[in-house]
Amino acid sequence: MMIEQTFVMVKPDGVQRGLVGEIVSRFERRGFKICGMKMMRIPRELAERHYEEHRGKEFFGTLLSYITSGPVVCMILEGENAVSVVRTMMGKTNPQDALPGTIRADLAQVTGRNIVHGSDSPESARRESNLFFNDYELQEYRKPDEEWLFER
Ligand code: D4T
Repeated sequence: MMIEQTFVMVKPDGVQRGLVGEIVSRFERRGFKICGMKMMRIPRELAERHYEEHRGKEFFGTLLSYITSGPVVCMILEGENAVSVVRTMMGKTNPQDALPGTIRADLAQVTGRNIVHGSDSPESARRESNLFFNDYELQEYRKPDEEWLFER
C-alpha cells in the first residue's frame, strides 16, 4: 500500500460558483480522508511562493490575480496514491482536454478558471502542505470505513 497525502485547493471560481460541496464530495466518496481543511484568502506573497515555478511566464500575473481574487478552500487529502489519483480525478489543466467524468471536464470551461488545484508530485505535496498548513491544522484519525476501503 502506498498511502500518501496531497494538497488540494478549490480555487476562487469554485467557491464563487458554489461548487465546494460537489468537489469535496467527490473526494470523500472516493474514500479519501480529509486530514486538513480551511477557507482562506491567499495573500499575494503566499500565491507567489505557491506558483514559484511559473514566475516569469506570461500568465504569471493573471494567475496571481485569479488565485487571490476571492476565498479558496484548501485541503490535505490522504489515500492510496493520493497525488496521482487526485490529479486523475481533476483532469487535464485545460478543461477542454480533460476527460468526461473529471472535475474540470464536468465543471469548468477554460484553463484560467479551472476551479481546482492538486499537487503534481509527492515533493510538491509536501512543499504546498507546509506552505498552507501548520501542524496543529492537520489531523490524524481512523475512519471506520478504512476496513472496507482497503485490503488487509
Ligand atoms: P494547478 O497548479 O492550478 O493545479 O494547475 P496544474 O498543475 O494542472 O497546471 P500548471 O501547474 O501547469 O498550471 C498552474 C496554473 O496556471 C494556469 N495556467 C497554466 C494558465 O493560466 N495558462 C497556462 O498556459 C498554463 C499552462 C492554470 C493553472
